[in-house]
Amino acid sequence: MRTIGFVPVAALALVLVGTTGALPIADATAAQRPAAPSDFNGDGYADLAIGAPAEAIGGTGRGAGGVNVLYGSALGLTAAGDQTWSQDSPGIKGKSEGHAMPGCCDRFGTSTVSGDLNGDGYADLAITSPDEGFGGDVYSGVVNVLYGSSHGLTAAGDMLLTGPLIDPDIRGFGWTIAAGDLNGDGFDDLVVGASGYRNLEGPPGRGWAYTGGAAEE
Ligand SMILES: [Ca+2]
Ligand SMILES: [Ca+2]
Ligand SMILES: [Ca+2]
Repeated sequence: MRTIGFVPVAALALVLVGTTGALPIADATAAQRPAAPSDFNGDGYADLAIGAPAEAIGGTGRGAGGVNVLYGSALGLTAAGDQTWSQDSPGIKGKSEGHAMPGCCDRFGTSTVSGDLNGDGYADLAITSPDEGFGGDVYSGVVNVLYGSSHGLTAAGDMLLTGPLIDPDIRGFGWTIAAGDLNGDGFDDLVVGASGYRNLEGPPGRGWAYTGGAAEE
C-alpha cells in the first residue's frame, strides 16, 4: 500500500522542522493532474468549496463553522451531490465548537484551498480553523485536509495539521493558506500562515510549507 507523506518545512529556508504524517492512497507512481485544481471528483468539471466560518453546527451556537461543496457539471454548478462538512462530520478530526460551548469558536472554513496533494488525479481540499483550540490552548488553530475521490471529497484519510506541534506558542494557524507546486515535483504543496504568537512573544506571524507527494511503500 502506498502512502502520502506531508513534511512541514520552514517556509523560506525549506528546512525540516516538524512532524510527518501518512495515510493510504491508491497506487500511483507519479503525480497525475486533475482537469482543474478544484476538480474533487475527477469528472473534468471544476467544483466549488464555500466556507461558512460563522455557521452553527447542531447545538454549538454560531462560530463553529462549516464548508459547503457544490459539484460542477456540463450545465455548471449543481446541487446534485452537494456536501456539507464540519468538524462534526463522521470521520473528520476535531469537534465543532461555537459560542454555546466552552471551546468557542473554531471558525472551520475561514479559509479553504484546493490542489492535488497526493497526485492521484483528484483535487483535495484544505480547510482552516484558525481559532481552534489544540493541546489545551485556545486559538492555536488547525487545518483539516480532505482527499478527493471518484465520489468527491471523502473523510477517509482526513489529515489534521496543527501549528502547536511545530511550535506550542503559535496562535491563529490557518488564518491564511495557499496551494501550489512549490518544488516542481508535480505534487501540489500547502503553505499555512499563522497570525501570531501567544502573549505576543516571537515574530508577529509566520508561514509553513507542507510538501505533498506519494511516498514509497
Ligand atoms: Ca468535478
Ligand atoms: Ca488528490
Ligand atoms: Ca510539490
